[in-house]
Amino acid sequence: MVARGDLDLAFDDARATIHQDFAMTESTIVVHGTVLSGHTHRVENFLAILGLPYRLEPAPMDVRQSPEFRALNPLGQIPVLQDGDLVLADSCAILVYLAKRYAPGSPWLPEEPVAAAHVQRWLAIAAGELKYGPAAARVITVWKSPGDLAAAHAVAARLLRFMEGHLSQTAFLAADHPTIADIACYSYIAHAPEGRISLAEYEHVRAWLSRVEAIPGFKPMPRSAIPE
Ligand SMILES: N[C@@H](CCC(=O)N[C@@H](CS)C(=O)NCC(=O)O)C(=O)O
Repeated sequence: MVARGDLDLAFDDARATIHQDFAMTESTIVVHGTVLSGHTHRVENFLAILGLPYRLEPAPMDVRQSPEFRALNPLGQIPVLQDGDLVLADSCAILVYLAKRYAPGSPWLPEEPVAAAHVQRWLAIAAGELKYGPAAARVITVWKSPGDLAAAHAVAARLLRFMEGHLSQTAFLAADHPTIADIACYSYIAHAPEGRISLAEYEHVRAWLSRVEAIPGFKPMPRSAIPE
């Protein structure tokens, strides 16, 4: 672990800058999404951690199919962020935008090339193994979406084994402090049991979840009931 004192100051500086910066804008940040979407939760959680006010505009499936929503994101996916004139889709792209726009130079998204690459690696995993493993298993289980549950469980098992080994060596995914990589990966790992994926054997992953939950401003995502 690094000295938390310096890091705390760096995170505090970021929050202070955000408040000065945001107070000078007229804009209201709007997030189009749903409270049970892990992709939306990544964005809501980071906004809450940064202390940025925003409004959640509910975008369930019927809304996502509307021409108005397709004008925001032709892929029909949530989340979509609106910040002034900016319309931005994709949860990881939004995390990058928020870090660079409201917390520039902060530890959330390091500038140093290797550190930045470590963050990007986990953002790619968030859009890959995490989506096709734990997130897919949850959608198939909770919402009875079509899909191959066994295949999703296999992807999840490989990912969790990798994360368990990795997190036995480091406190957070991409550094020894939290970055947007942790925000991107938290939601669907924390809610993996809703896809019938037990975290019982992954003690380092569970300890990491607790560390993310201890970040000031952390916003939980509501649990979904697992059908019988
Ligand atoms: N790469 C996108 C994926 C987002 C995504 O898959 N969102 C889901 C809800 S959690 C969705 O809108 N699915 C509807 C669809 O794909 O048609 C992101 O990270 O934002």
